Amino acid sequence: GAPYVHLTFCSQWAQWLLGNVEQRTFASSNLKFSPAVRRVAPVFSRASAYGDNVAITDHSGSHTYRSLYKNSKSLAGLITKALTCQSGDLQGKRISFLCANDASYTVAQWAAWMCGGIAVPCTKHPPSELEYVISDSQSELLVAGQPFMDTIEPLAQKLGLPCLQLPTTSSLDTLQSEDTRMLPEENISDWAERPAMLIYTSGTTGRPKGVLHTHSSLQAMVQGLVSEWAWNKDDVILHTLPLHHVHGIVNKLMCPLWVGATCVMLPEFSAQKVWEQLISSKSPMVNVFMAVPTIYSKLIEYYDQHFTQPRVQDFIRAVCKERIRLMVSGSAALPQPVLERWAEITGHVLLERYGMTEIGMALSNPLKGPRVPGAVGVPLPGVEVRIMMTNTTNAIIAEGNSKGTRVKAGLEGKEGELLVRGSSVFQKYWNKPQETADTFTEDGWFKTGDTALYRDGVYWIMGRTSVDIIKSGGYKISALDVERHLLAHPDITDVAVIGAPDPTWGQKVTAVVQLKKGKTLTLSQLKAWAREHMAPYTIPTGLILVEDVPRNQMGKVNKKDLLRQFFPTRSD
Ligand code: MCA
Ligand code: AMP
Repeated sequence: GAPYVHLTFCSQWAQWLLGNVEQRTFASSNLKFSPAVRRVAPVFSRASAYGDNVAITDHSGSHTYRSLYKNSKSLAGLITKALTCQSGDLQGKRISFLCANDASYTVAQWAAWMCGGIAVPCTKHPPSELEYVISDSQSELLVAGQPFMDTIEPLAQKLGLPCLQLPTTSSLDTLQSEDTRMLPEENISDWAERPAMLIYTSGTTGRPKGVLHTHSSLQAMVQGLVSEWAWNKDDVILHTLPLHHVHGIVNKLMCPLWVGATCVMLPEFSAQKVWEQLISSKSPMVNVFMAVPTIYSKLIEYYDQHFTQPRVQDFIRAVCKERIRLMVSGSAALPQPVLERWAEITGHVLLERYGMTEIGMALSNPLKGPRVPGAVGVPLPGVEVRIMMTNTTNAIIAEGNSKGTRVKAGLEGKEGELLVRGSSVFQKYWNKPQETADTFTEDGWFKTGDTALYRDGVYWIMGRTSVDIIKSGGYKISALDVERHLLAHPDITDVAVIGAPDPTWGQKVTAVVQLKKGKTLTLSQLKAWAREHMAPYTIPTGLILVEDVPRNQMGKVNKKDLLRQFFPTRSD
């Protein structure tokens, strides 16, 4: 083949070629991985070592590691009893849970794992969407935190499933298991290969898919970030993200709990509350923050409106600079104006990193050392990446890991599809063998569907290969799924959904709609209708009415043309 030019970290190159201890082998015939030998144990197994340290503070107060562990254990007993499991080991059974952003979430998650089950985190979606996740995952039991019993109970009845209600978060200590059988948690020795969590994510086709992570892949994600971002027990992170995606679940909750740190949980995002927490001198004082770019935009907007006095601005900058050790952005591209303004306001150059539900975090700017604006750094430990040409040649443009990257001669800076391999990669899409097989190459690389390039020693994400994936507020949205929903509207005959560029949200879900003859529809009417049926963040925030949705002879809409037509200045 053509010679490779080795661009970075020459001294460590040989080490890389000799192999990476975290690397998995891959058998494409049955999609089974054989992980390298590594002790794997779920995050709760570390709780006893942290005892009376505060694990979580939320609206109800403080929760120690000891109390989280004890309450999870009680709930695990109740789950085991409800499922009348004689062995006490619910290996592989799915447990769907809907909890607020507080300590009850962790109790439900740990309990599902303690009894050997698979945790399926749900969120406040309309009942039809919740039912989809519960049914698709074939969940056998539902757990409802406060105040979600009214949402979950009717679904449990409809689907004939047992349902457990958690007490209020302030009375989690009242959870008592009457089940005296020894739960098997301590006896489980095969955590590594045990399935742990199903996270639903949108794809280009069909309805959301359940991404199955094992305890091994979750632990790889956590350990990679703990080492690279130097998580330690004195850290206090402010948590404001949804808890049904990797960013909120792994990066912001499991990482701190892994090291014995404290997670300050807000019930939902509020720019005012976040600023209050960031500059508050009440203990525990926040020193780590992570968010999606839209949140940073909203925080900047709030700052510009409310903190106009120079004295206040100086105070904010001084406090952020002194107290906060790490501020991270991810889940979508961070616009450079946001990065620059944030640096002016807080003195922090945001650490941008790249990840995905199926692979956890893959690329990251450094904790120490220069962060290149617009780039996503280099592979995290245990992660291998490739950039492949997307034409038929399938040639490798660049290949690398945390030790270095090599680029094919003459191809530096050339775009291709980003492929990822490593111990944090998911096991499979739940009940979707074909989709699973299609998303991996023969030799076990996961095809991300993102376009990337390697230049100046770092990786750059250039966008999605498919126009049918939209990112708004850090959420991934399938244009086709939105179209499927909108076609059920009684007045809509045809629709094409596109992601219009937007400086705050990344992209804006925009519906190009052809109405039935004589009908009218406003955006607010469409939103009101959609709230009953669709996850809130998938609801269109732009509506363009057309005589005809333009389709070619094959009946396909050219969405790139539509974007150019309706948003010419930004998409050209
Ligand atoms: C929503 N609105 C918009 C748009 N989107 N308006 C204009 N353009 C848009 N694109 C409107 C809504 O219709 C609503 O209007 C109003 O703005 C507020 O919307 P809402 O959703 O309630 O906003 P919010 O509560 O302030 O939430 C914003 C948010 C949230 C905090 C940024 O979207 C969020 O938490 N995003 C994070 C998602 C996340 O965690 N992703 C990680 C997955 P009205 O009031 O009229 O209805 S990715 C991942 O996990 C991977 C592994 C990774 O790399 O991290
Ligand atoms: P999700 O599937 O919801 O986990 O979203 C993962 C997707 O978010 C990736 O495939 C990327 O398209 C996008 N993404 C995550 N982080 C970044 C980033 N730093 N820059 C650009 N895109 C990102």
